[in-house]
Amino acid sequence: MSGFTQQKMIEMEAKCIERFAGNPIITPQDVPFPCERVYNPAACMQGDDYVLILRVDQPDGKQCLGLARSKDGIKFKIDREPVMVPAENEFGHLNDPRITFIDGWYYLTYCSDPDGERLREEGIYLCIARTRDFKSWERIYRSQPDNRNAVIFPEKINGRFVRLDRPFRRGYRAEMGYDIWLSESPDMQFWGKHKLLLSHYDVEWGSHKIGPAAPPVKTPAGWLVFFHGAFIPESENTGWKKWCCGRCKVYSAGLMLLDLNEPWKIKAIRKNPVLVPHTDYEMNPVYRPDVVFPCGIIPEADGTIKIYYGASDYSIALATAKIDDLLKLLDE
Ligand code: BMA
Repeated sequence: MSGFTQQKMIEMEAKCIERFAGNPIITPQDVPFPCERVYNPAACMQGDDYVLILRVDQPDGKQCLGLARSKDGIKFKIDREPVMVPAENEFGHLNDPRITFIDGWYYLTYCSDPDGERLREEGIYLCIARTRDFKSWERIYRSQPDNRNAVIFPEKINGRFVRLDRPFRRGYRAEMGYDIWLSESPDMQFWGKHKLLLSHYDVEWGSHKIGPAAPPVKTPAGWLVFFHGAFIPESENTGWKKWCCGRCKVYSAGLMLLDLNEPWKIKAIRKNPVLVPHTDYEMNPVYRPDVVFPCGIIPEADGTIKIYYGASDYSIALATAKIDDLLKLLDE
């Protein structure tokens, strides 16, 4: 990918997406239980409350999920205890949650994976749990490895639940090449009719891998879908670095529009990324610079959306945009 640089990507960003001036809105210091990093949050409404489900990486290397509530979507108060801890078969890891409310249930997708050598042997699992009240959870689905990054559409389409996900089609340590797929389910447990939706070959700035970001947002024009893409800058794209899963990748976000009734059809896609890391909290070198990773979107009554994203795998940031402006981007 010659000539394509992070600087050029930053210039391509969508000007209609505005970062909140008080970012980051949640940092590890705000979490009232052991927390080294807090990022990549799921987002939904429960009555009048904005709810974020937080990915919390703990100092002992384990992960759990925290729950944060807010009345304005900006100032959050975090529960004193984690809202979910790993089950016995989840290797001490729960991460990258997304949440969708349908028919009285909040469905949470997340993934779990073991550390080190066991990762190679066992792989990464995609899981779905559901709750009505954020107190008790029912685990209802666990994929075969490797899969992660699932988002569930906020309503059934043609009578079925629909999800986007990102299986690892060529083995976890493969050089590159993970894509976004769509599948359907009658009950959230049996998933089938898998279809390739978007290939990484078609996303220049996500040429290493792509994945769905937050659950789709319904608009009259179609389903608005944010997705993430990882790109290895040319300077890093040689020798062993090409294989590394470490700090050289740049994670940005892109946008596409899917057909309302046949969501496996892409109606429009923005060629350039819409959100590219460049602020200090997105370039934070403490853990992982060059990362924006949206996992939750709240559509508001006034036609705007709030986008919650992990910044540098360390803190949580907020951006806003008007849906109409985003749809216009797709027309350009
Ligand atoms: C992805 C996931 C995310 C993480 C991102 C950037 O592969 O592991 O949880 O935010 O990398 O490190």
